[in-house]
Amino acid sequence: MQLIGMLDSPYVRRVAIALHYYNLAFEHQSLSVFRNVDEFSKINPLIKAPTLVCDNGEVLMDSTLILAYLQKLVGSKLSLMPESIEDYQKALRLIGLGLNACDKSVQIYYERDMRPKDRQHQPWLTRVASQLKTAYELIEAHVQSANGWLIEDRLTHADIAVCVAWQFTHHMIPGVIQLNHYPSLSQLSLQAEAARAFMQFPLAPGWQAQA
Ligand SMILES: N[C@@H](CCC(=O)N[C@@H](CS)C(=O)NCC(=O)O)C(=O)O
Repeated sequence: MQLIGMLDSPYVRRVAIALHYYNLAFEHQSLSVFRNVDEFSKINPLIKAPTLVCDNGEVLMDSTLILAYLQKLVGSKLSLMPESIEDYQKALRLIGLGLNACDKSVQIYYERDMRPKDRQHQPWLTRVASQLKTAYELIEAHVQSANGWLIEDRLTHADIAVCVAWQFTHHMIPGVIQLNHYPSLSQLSLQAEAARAFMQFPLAPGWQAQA
């Protein structure tokens, strides 16, 4: 299997971390969707990260769909989702919040860094920043009532989604979200970043998690 895309994408990072937990061998090709367009488009003409090239050559995209495939591949013994339907539902809710925080951070980054300054639309930026803040407030409330990890006493896809989102936001759009307003989430993030799978796939070479 080959995972295509850079680890500064939270979507790529969550797949790499899950691959590690699932003990699946894979080759990581750290191609940029902007700087390696030709090479990337030969693998996936949609130039979308993450892209997974499966062992039979099939090309998958979208982190959630890739993770669904990987879960099917490894079976339920190695599940990163909770067993009970109540906790499973809770995990989906938290993953949704984490992925929305990723999407909103990406939108702010693209608006600020890809668009000429005189074409940037402040009302849009304000709206997206407010949605981002709301996502983290809702996550913080969950973390405050959690014990160890977000659900049960073990790491699940909910922790991965939320924690990759948190560091991505601070790395890509520093200053938009105040770290010290979310103390429980900051703590959870540090705990996750100390885990072997997270350390194996840092957001960028030499990068340090923020707390
Ligand atoms: N919903 C997708 C989002 C993936 C995504 O937006 N990736 C960005 C990189 S962080 C990308 O491919 N951007 C290039 C583009 O959309 O053209 C997922 O979960 O994989």
